[in-house]
Formats: sequence, C-alpha cells, structure tokens
Amino acid sequence: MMKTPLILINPWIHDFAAYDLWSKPLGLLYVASYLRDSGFQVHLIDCLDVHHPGMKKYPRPSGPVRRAFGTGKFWRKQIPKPPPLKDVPRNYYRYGISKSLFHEALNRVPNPAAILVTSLMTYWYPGVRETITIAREVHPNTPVILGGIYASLCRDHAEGHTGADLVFPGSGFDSLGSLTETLAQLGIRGQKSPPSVGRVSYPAFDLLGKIDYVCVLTSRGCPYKCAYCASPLLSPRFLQRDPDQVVSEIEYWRREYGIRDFAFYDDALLIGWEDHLGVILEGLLRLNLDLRFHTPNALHLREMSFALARLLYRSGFKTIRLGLETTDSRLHRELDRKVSEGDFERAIASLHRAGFEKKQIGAYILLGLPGQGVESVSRTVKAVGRLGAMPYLAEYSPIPKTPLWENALESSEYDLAGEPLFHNNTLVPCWQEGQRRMVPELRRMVREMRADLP
Ligand code: B12
Ligand code: SF4
Repeated sequence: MMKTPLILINPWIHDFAAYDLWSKPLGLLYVASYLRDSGFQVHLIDCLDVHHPGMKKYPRPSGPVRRAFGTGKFWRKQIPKPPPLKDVPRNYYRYGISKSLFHEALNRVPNPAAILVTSLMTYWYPGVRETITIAREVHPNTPVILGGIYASLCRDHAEGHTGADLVFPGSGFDSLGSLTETLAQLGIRGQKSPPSVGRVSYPAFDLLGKIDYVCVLTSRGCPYKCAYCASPLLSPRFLQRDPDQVVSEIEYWRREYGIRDFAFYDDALLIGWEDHLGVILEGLLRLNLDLRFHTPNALHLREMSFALARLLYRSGFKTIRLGLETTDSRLHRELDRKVSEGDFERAIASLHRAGFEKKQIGAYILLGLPGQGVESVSRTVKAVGRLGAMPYLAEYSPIPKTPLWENALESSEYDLAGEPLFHNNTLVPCWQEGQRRMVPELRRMVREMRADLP
C-alpha cells in the first residue's frame, strides 16, 4: 500500500535583513520526523535552501556568500515593501529560492493529502502568506495547516491573514500527538501508529538538500521569566532531555553524515550543567569526535564558572554568545533578574582563563526596550569592549502576551497590536524618533570595537 504523501514547507522570509546564523527550521524537522515515524511519506520543501542546484543559473552561480562553520547569507530578491512599511528607508527582500523552483517542487508531489507550513518570527508572516498562496495555486484541493512560533503567538492574526485552513498552535512536543489526531479528523492517516512523545526520532535534517551543520535542542523552556521573552509562553515547563540521548544524537550526525558543527538552540543550556550539559560533553569527549559547538542563542552568565568554561573549551566550543542584555542594574531589576553584579566580569574572566579568544566571546546587548536610554546602551557597549568581549546589538522585538507587551504598546508610535509587521526589530519600534536616529551611531561604535579586538 502506498504511504499517504504530505508536503512540509519551510517558508520564505520577507524582511529587510536575514542571515543564516545556524538558522534551520528545527520545529518543522521534528514534525517531519514524527510524521515519518507515523508512516507518512514526507516531502520537505525548504524555501531557504542555500544549496539548491536550480539556483545555479542566477547571477551569482557560486551561490550566496558562505562563512565559517556553515553560516552565511541566503539567496534574496528585492520585492516591494508591504504598505505598512512603505516609509522605512531600506530595501525589502524575499529570502530564499525562486518562485519557479518552488512551483516545480510543489508540482513534483502529485496528490498531497495535506500541506504543513511552519512559521518563526511574528513579523515574517508575509513570507508565510506568499508560500501558502502559491501552494494553493498548485494544489487547490489540499488542506493547508500552519504551525510554529508565529502561529502560536498570534493565532487569531494567522487565522485571518495567511490563507491557512487550520492554524495549529502549541510549541511543545506534547502538541505533536494532537497533530496526528487532527490529520485523522480530516481523514488523513499514516500507516503506523504514531510514536509516543518521548520516542520521537532525531529531527529530519537528512531531508535537507545538504547539511552544513545540525541544530540541537537538549531542553525546552527556561526557568527564568524575563519580561521581554516568549520562552515561558512557548514552553511553560523547563524540561531537560536524557543526556545519553543527546550524546547518541550528536554521534549519529557525526558518524553517518560527517557533520562537525552543532548549534545549540536551548533557551537555558547551562542550567544544572553538572548533571546535564557536563554529562553530555564528557560523554562526547570520550568518543573523540572532533566536534565544534556554537551557541547563537545566548548562554546564562550566572552559570559560567572556570570549571564550566574549561569543559566548553576542551569540548570544542567555538562561538560563545552570552545573554548580558545590559549593564544597567535598574533594567535587570525591573525586567529579568538573571544577571547580578559581577556575573559578567566573572564569566568573561573564566572564559579567557580557559583559553577562549576575545573574538570567540560575544555579548548580546538589548537595544530599544521601552524606558531604555541611548546612553544606557552605549555604556553597556563600552563595558563589554573594556572587558575583552565582542558586543552584539540585539534590537528588541516586542512580543504579544509577554509581560512587557503593555509597556511596549504604550511606548510605541506603531500599531503593534494591529500589525505584526511592526514587531520587526529593524524598526526599533519602542523607541522614539530621536532615539532611533542614534542607532546607526551605536552600530558604528560596535563595529569599530569588534574590529579593534585582537
Ligand atoms: C533558535 C532561535 C533563534 C536562532 C535562529 C532560529 C531559526 N530557525 O532561524 C537565532 C539565534 C539566529 C535567532 C535569532 C533571532 N531571534 Co530567535 N529564537 C530562537 C528560539 C530560541 C528557538 C526556536 C526554535 O527553533 N525552537 C525549537 C523548535 C523545536 O520549536 P518550534 O519551532 O516552536 O517548533 C515546535 C512547534 O512550534 C511545532 N511546529 C513547528 N512548526 C510547525 C508546523 C506545523 C504545520 C505544525 C503542525 C507544528 C509545528 O512543532 C515543534 C515541536 O513541538 C526562539 C525561542 C523559543 N524558545 O522558541 C527564539 C525567538 C523565535 N527569536 C526571537 C527573536 C526576537 C530573534 C531576533 C530578532 C533576536 C534579535 N533581536 O536579534 C533574531 C532575528 C533573526 C533574524 N532576523 O534572522 C523571538 C521571536 C520574536 C518575534 N517577534 O516573533 C523568540 C520567540 C525569542 C524571544 N525573544 O522570545 N533566533
Ligand atoms: S533567560 Fe533568556 S530564555 Fe530565559 S526567559 Fe530570560 S530571555 Fe527568555
């Protein structure tokens, strides 16, 4: 008997800027793996595929610039700005493969039973909408189901603005169980009974054209509850996986596919590290796999000791990003309580002593929070440079239902509640015009400081 075919899509991104900084649709790859284990025939279309052979005929036959450890740029094409962003003096792009290649990929699956689309940033919904519109043109009678982070944070908006037949919110793995039930209600069934939630296989990176690196999640959620962050909404409980399972997963990608670069997507990778990350890394060191690790999603400063820094260094961590956010203790008291006096200095000193170079250590600095001054950001940037780390500005993106949302609405000139396009961090939407004018100067300061670091 033929397996029921499903199309899973990682949609285009429409934005002013987007980079492949270890960016893969990890959620969709988990969904793919779960559905494959449930006996469906899964066809993955990755609209962000930088290695798509069909793109070779485009002006830059060598493809978008690729950088160290598998990161780089995406293919892109300039497109008109959506009307709410028409006054923003920057170009707007569709990131990813061409429309004709997307059409071809859709046509290759004659009668899909359903089309499942993922979503990430709330302000990327126009890319999701365009993806769904074209999928519908090619397969007009196939139901389209939308899931992922935008679908979870802005369900009503997604129901009204994307053209999906069904919006499936829910970020935890528990939600996968009800996905097969939902499909069954539509008369769509796999050939096997679905695996129990704890037994989902590794995310289906093998369905991507070429694997540059693998993203790993060793835990869900975060025990902190920062006012600006959606993590507690997306995963209300903090759950860590069995360390041995994580070791086997990383070993699998190394041995079967030769992958050396791994990026952790955890929100709280270091919590209780002696019994979790420490066990994983010691296990991997024993296997002697010559791996490189990256932490694009920040690490907590409070947990960083010399013993941990040494273990990270010995294990092959190459890119360290720390969640400093600010050196302004008032902001920490009001918004996150995750950094105390002296944490940053101690963490940086431990990392240096363990052998990390200054250029390997980056500190994220939040910019554009309601009530934050420009001066406060520049003081933080200088403090990071003085201590010997690389400052990285992370412009605040307001997120519905987070504790800071009401403040964000009050301080913003934009209609954040009515239009998710205004959540775009490029707009720095919660600062006033005068403050926004200072952002290029802050960016210049950061660039110079990074260039000056030995
Ligand atoms: C990893 C990560 C990144 C990575 C890249 C991720 C990527 N793929 O491109 C990096 C570090 C580069 C990054 C960058 C940024 N990020 Co980020 N990131 C995350 C993070 C921590 C995890 C996302 C993830 O993959 N989770 C793991 C997977 C397994 O979960 P999932 O996607 O939810 O999938 C599950 C379900 O949703 C469901 N599902 C998923 N798809 C589908 C599809 C269907 C059909 C179905 C049925 C189900 C389903 O199944 C999965 C399993 O349960 C989230 C926070 C979080 N905890 O989720 C923030 C988050 C998405 N990022 C956020 C932000 C703000 C940013 C930045 C703007 C930060 C900054 N100021 O610089 C940048 C912007 C990047 C850019 N412009 O290119 C915000 C979202 C903001 C918004 N308005 O939407 C979040 C929510 C964090 C926060 N602050 O609260 N990010
Ligand atoms: S520590 Fe990081 S992941 Fe956890 S709630 Fe705060 S910002 Fe979110």
